[in-house]
Amino acid sequence: MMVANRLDGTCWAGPDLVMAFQPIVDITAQTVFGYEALVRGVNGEGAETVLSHVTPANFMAFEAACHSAAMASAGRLGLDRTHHLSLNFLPSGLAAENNSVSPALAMANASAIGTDQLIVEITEAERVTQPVRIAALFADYRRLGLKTAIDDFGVGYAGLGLLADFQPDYIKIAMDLVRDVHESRARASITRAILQAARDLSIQVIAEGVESPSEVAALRAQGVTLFQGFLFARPTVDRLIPPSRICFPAARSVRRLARPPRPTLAGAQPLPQG
Ligand SMILES: [Ca+2]
Repeated sequence: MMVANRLDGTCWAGPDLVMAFQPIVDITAQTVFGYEALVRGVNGEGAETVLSHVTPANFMAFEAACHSAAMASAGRLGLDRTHHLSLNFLPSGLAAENNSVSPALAMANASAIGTDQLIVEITEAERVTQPVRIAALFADYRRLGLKTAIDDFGVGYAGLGLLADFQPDYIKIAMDLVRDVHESRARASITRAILQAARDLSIQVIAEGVESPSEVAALRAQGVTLFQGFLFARPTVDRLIPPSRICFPAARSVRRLARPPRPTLAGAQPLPQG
């Protein structure tokens, strides 16, 4: 499938794409907050295989193909009007000179999905070289009704310093910080600092890559309510897993598991719950 990028006329000529969707859940309401669209190859290729075909010359066409496929699939699958659809963008693509108009917005206008349902995720794993331009684009998106998110937060290039340049609607705490946070004094301290900054700046936090009820409990005790990860649901190709098929840990067991993290150094005192 050749998908033309309307911005510069280049085409995506890599493997045919399909989109998988992974729920982001609201644990307090025990419902789905939204779905992140994740690229896969039509013949079962994983994201890494597909991404290995992306080059500086074709990545804007690739992103356009992904976003187009995600919105078409989510619309066809009947994305609920109350659920969000989260799309991944690379900062270098957003900051490109010829990307002054949101392609996501243009595509949303042509689909059944409302612009207020869309979240623009930019990954912190790629260095943000033009923070002022990204900040201006984020402000434009907000005026147009889209939400914004910084992905992989806490393990990329800029960390909390990035928030000095722009404040998204959401921060997605990286999987590396979430993993075994209940057993790591260092991780718990970092996530607590992120939560504090987010609260001060009115940013909502999503914990991604969650795999155990103990991780949920530790982060729930810090104030996180939005979660994404294998514990709740794996990404599924061409399917939006409904709230009724998601296994939420019982509130009682989350409270029981919310213990102070164990010290990592001999003699260190456990942190109080924040
Ligand atoms: Ca993402």
